Amino acid sequence: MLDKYLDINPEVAEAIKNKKAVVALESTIISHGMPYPQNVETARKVEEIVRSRGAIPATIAILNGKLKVGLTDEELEFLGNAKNVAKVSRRDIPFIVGKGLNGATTVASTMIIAEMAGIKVFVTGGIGGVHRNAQQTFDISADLTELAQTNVAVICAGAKSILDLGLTLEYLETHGVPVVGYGTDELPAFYTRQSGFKLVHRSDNANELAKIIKSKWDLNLQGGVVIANPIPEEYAMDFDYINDAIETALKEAKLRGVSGKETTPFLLAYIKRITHGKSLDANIQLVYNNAKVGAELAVELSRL
Ligand code: PSU
Ligand code: MN
Repeated sequence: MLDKYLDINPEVAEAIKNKKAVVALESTIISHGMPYPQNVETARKVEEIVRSRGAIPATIAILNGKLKVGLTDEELEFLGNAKNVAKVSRRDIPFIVGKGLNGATTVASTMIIAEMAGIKVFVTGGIGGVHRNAQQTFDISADLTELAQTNVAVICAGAKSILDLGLTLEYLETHGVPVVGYGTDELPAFYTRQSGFKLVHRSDNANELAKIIKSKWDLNLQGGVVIANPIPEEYAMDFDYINDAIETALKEAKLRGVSGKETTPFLLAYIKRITHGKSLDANIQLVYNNAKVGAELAVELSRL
């Protein structure tokens, strides 16, 4: 039944079948998170990094209504450039599939498709979360409800402080989603290694991390795991500088009435503009760093 919808590229399918290390990658970061051509360059480099660490990369997207796991170079280029690519979260999947359209997958929908394909490890930049003022707007990313129910480990650099990081942690705790600081006791805030929010759980190496994650699933504790991997020191942004930029961007979004799924892409693009591209440089580097950790974790998991 799934075969009708799911299209796994042969190299990835072979790796999954033989229980080799595979790393899923999302595509919203390509089509809505970064400008062209840096988006496509980054996507290619991330795949290279995953390979160089002994795992097979599988970028996920929806093309002509098919759930694609593992994209060709032309498909990556298309996603990075095309105008008619929807940002697809859980609720949107049936529409893009049923109408035969193109969609870039968010953390939530990438997790769904990775799980369908049998992939356990997924690398991204930052996850969605509880937005500031969610008390009024109810804007809570579907990434969080997905983490509560789908068995995929997500490596990210924490979450951006465009979100309310404290409420995001509370939400994840309520839903039983472990947030593991990778080599840190603090939730990283994407552009910075610090956020001011302490984490309860920490692990310092991929082998131990793999054992923790395997235990969760062996025990039938449904849901994902967030691995919060701080941006390398040399690429981290100044805390006050980036937070000022974020505040400015949030004000601008409010002024322009930006809402719903447009919010995150708007803020990312605006912050990039007012930091003269510095936020994009940091974003690219943190994704590379996550790709390293994700590949190492996938390799360790495949050995257990
Ligand atoms: N954070 C980033 N870059 C991104 C996103 C988040 O730093 O590109 C994307 C991811 O695909 C994430 C989505 O799943 O935004 C969350 O969107 P929303 O808040 O609308 O659920
Ligand atoms: Mn939202």
